[in-house]
Amino acid sequence: MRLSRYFLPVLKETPAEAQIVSHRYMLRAGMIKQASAGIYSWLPLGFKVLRKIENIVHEEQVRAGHIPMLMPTLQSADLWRESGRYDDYGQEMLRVTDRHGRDMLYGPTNEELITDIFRSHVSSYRDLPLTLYHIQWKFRDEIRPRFGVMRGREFLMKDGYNFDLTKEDALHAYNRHLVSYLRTYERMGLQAIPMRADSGPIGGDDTHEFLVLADTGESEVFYDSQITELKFGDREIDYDSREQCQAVLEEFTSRYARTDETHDEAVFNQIPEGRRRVARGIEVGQIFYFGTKYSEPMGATVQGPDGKAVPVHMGSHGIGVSRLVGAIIEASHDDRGIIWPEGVTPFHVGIVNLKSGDAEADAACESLYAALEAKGLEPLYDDTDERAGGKFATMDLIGLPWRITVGPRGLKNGVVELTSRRTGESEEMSPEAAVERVAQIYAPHMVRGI
Ligand code: 5CA
Repeated sequence: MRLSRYFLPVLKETPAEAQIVSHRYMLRAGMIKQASAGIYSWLPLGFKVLRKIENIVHEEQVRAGHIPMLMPTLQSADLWRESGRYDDYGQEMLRVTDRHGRDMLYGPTNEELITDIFRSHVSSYRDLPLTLYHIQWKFRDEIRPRFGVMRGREFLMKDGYNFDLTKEDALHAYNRHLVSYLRTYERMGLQAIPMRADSGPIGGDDTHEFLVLADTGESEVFYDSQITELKFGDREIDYDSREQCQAVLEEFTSRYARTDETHDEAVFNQIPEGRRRVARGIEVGQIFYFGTKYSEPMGATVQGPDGKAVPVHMGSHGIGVSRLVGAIIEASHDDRGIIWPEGVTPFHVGIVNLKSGDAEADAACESLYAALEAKGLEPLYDDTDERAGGKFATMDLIGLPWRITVGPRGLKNGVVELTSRRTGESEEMSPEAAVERVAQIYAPHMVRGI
């Protein structure tokens, strides 16, 4: 993309309404614009990051054997009356009436809708196990939407639902989700710690939230510092293997880690004092096992091997896709702007032309641009005639992890400069070497999506 043809409305001033750094930088970098309280338009740069995150989520869900689909945002109230949640959900649910006087709602989550799909099409245990998921906008009329996309009213969520014959099978699905989430967050450059939590209006007893530690997080968390040493890394896992998935769950939940809702001071105090941590965290996902809470009242049964109809065991599993954009910025920034992890960066590399209009510099930038694109990379080329200082400030603000600087002086020696946004370190090399290096850096981060 050439910056002169892009839409990147960066702000020079710090917006007064933004209280936390991710919100400030998202506004300043022209990623979002508030449409009304807790509701945002995603401008091109923000939209690109959102799509990158979605693609990673898709890849990891499909890898775990889960099946993508798409359900609508507007749902019929009748389904929610069947489960009993239409009255229970309260004011967070946005209720609307259509022209025929039918009660509808903008979905805050999809347990009822997916259970209805399941009961309409599945009747035998032979069709299990089954996990369906989608990435779709949700609406919760939060009393206090704040911090930009962190606590929105309209927000993008990946929500997945497993259907199993037995509790044991459903717990395997739960574990599979835990493993796939660990992989997902690490690919985004995040450490998200599974913590025992409360299930709220979704229901059930088994639930873990995934928290990214950050001072600006809304949740208070209590944990044993040893838990932060665990990394999933690039280990291979067979998602069909109960033993392997269970072992990962045990490893990652073997240390004390709880949100304030489930915190137990007495158990916490048994941890050696030097390892006890009280901190804040951003909840970027949650997994639930709730058994037959929806399948029973809604009649989602299958015929078991003995011919008897039994309600299926279910769980649901969510990732806060739009919230993740803010969470990643909270975890990775400095006082000049965002520092995107390679996995989610909107463009792979910025090209800064120090002397736009200079025939040699222009030609070198054009050929770099073409060579990067030929490698399947997405460069953002600042071909405007702004001064060098302004170009650097914009690149730093929008946070591309790598920048190639091209100027007449370097070109005389046949070199350009490759700079890391994270360390600030620069290295001179030929344009060809710079392209090779950038391609190598991104090789493990190329996302296919679905
Ligand atoms: N049905 C279940 C799982 S599919 C569910 O709704 N879970 S949830 O309530 O925990 O939401 C899943 C994730 O969505 C949360 O972990 C959080 O990351 C994100 N989320 C929830 N509310 C908001 C909000 N108001 N703004 C942005 N993200 C949110």
